[in-house]
Amino acid sequence: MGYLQVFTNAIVVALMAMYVYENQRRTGDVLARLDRIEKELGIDIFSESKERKKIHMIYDLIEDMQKLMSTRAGKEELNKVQNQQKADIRKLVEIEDYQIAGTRKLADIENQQIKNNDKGVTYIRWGKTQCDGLNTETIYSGQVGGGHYTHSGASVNYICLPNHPDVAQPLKSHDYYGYLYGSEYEVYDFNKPQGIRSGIAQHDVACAACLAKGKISSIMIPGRKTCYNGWTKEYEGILMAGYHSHAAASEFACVDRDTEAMAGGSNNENGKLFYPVKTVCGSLKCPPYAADTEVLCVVCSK
Ligand SMILES: [Ca+2]
Repeated sequence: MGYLQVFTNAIVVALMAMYVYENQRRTGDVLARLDRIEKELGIDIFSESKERKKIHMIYDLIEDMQKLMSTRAGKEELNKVQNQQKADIRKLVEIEDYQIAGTRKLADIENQQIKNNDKGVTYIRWGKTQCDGLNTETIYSGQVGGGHYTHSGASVNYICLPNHPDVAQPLKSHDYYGYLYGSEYEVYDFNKPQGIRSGIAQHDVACAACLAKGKISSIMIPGRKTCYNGWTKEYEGILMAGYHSHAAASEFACVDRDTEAMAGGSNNENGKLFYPVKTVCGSLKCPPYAADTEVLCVVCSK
C-alpha cells in the first residue's frame, strides 16, 4: 500500500470518527422530526425523496462506525492506522530532505561544469593568426620567434610572441646574451608540400595561442591528419623544422597547412626558419611510412 493511500485512509477514518460523534444526535433528531411531521400530517411526504434516503444511508453508516469504534479490534485498527500515518509522515520528511540535498548537489555540479567550461588546455597553433577549433578561443595572436639558424648555440624551440608585448627596458651594449629573432617560411615551389600556398618563402611566420575550453589534454600527432577516437581535432597541418645541416638545432612544429604570415614581413631577414620535413626510411619504418614524403600532423584535444 502506497504512502499516499495509507495517508488518505487515515484521514477518512479520522473524519468519519469526527462525523460519528458530532452528527449522531443531530441526524437522529432530524429523522425523529421527519417521522413526527409525517404522523401529524398523516402523509408520507419524504418516503420517496432522495434526501431521506441519503439521511438514512448516513445514519446507517454512522451506526456501523459506532459499532466498529466501540470494539477493541476497531480501536486497535485505528491506532495501527494512526501509527502508520506517523511513520509515513516521518518517511515523507526524510524523502523531502533527500530531495533538497540532491537538488543542492545538482546545483553544485552544474556550477562546477560552468566553471570547467571556462577552463581548458592551451596549445600553440603555428602558421595561423587565430584559433578555430570547436569551443576554442584565441588567447592571443603573435609572430614566431627563435634563435638564429646560423648560431650553434641558438635556442632550439619556436616561441609564439604576442603582438602586444609589454614595455621592456633596454640592455647594455654587449653580446653576452641569448638572441631572439623572428622567423620565416623557407617554403619554395621546389620544396612545397601540396596544399601549402605559393609565395610564402621569406614571409614571417604567424602563430596563435589557443585555449580549448572544457578540455584537459592536447596532443600533437605527427604522421596523421585525423585524431583518434574520443579526441577533437583542433587543426591539421604539415610538420616543419629547421634545415637539416644548419648550425642551429631546431624542433618539429605542426604548421597549419593554410599558412598565414605577418603583414609586411616578406623581406628575407632570416632568423628562426621553417622547412617542410621529409621522411628518410631506414630506422624510420617504411611501411607504415613511405620514403621521401611530407609528414602530416594534427593537434587534438580531449
Ligand atoms: Ca621575412
